[in-house]
Amino acid sequence: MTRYESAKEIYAKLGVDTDAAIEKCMQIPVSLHCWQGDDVTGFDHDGPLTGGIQTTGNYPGKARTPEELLADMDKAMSLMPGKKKINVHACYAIFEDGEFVDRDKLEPKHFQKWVDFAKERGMGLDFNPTFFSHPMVKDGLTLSSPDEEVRKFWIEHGKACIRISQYFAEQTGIPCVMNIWIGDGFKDVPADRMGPRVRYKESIDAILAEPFDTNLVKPCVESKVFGIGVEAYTVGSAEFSLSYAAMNKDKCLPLMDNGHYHPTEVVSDKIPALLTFFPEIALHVTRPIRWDSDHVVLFDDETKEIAQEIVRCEGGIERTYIALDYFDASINRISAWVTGFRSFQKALLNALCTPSAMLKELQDTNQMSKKMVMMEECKTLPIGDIWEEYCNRCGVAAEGWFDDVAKYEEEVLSKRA
Ligand code: RNT
Ligand code: ZN
Repeated sequence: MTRYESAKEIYAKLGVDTDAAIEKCMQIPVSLHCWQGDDVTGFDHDGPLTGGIQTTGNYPGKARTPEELLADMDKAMSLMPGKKKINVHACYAIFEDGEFVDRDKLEPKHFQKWVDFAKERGMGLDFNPTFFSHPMVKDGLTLSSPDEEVRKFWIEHGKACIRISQYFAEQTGIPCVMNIWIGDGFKDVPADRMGPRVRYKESIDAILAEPFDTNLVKPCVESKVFGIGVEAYTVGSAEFSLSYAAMNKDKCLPLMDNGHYHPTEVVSDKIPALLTFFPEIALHVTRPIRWDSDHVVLFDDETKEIAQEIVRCEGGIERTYIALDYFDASINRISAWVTGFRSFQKALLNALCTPSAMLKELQDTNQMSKKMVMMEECKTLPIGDIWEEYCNRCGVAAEGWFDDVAKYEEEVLSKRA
């Protein structure tokens, strides 16, 4: 009997069909962020990363050009089981020789290489306007700035991104999630908290007034509790972003990043709350350590719990757009990419192999002692054996893949001066 056959029997006794779980897991798209490959730098500017986010570390070999980034992404994806989408930020526009256009003038053609890359691999594309790392961020503000010129520039950027998202969806035949996140905020206690929020609201209204097909483009607003340098106040707070999405449900989704809440709050608990009201929601899966540190996603408790909620909520799999969002510059970036993606795949597979119907029944019939016992038992089920089979069926290595990364580092990354 193989490891898989034996594990399959153990799960079957609990009413779990592991073959069905494996099949299902292969169908759930997870969006892979391009920005892990080069520390959120992009190709359209030389300046520093701003907006209250920061990468730390100086591990050698980061991608410096579109060619290098795409090659690294390909290498990383070859080691990840499961269905992928590719998440592109606007600052990753790829210009032809000598050409440059500013963010307010971006066109679909500036992302043609991304479209070709995704299409050749049968993948969908997601998109993000880049409201940071740019000279038009004035006094730390973009869409909420009191300066009309500044707001106008960024509104034009947002509209351009809607058009690009529509193009992505048309080209790939897969809906494009377009996430709006701004780092706007203040380091210290503001004298006016509402003004910036009213301006931000009006700016998003103006962006979403750009025509688009709501079946193809899924605009989101991502909330945040604080950023580096904007510790006292962020314009796009949780209440602001959730309210915006709720009031504009016909064309906007809420996006929760699990690094963007107070440390004892958990996004896993917020998923069912939002799915009670919103037809669709979006997630950034990350790993905060003490703050929004964007560490590589691991197969840890909250990651597992997020996957559990996606899987056990009514229609949760179809109604939740999952994306990853982390950036670690202190370790091999491809290894970081792969570890995070595989961790979330593991969490999804683990959730799909949980006897949720049985556990729910125990809860609904108030058999809480047995529910606790069974939930604890589930923690030591042989998920590793199912994972190995899942990787095999996906055609990627279940173990030993780091050797591949090490070889790539030696042959490719280490040659980048
Ligand atoms: C920042 C947000 C945002 C970014 C990306 C690069 O705190 O999480 O999603 O990480 O847009
Ligand atoms: Zn995020």
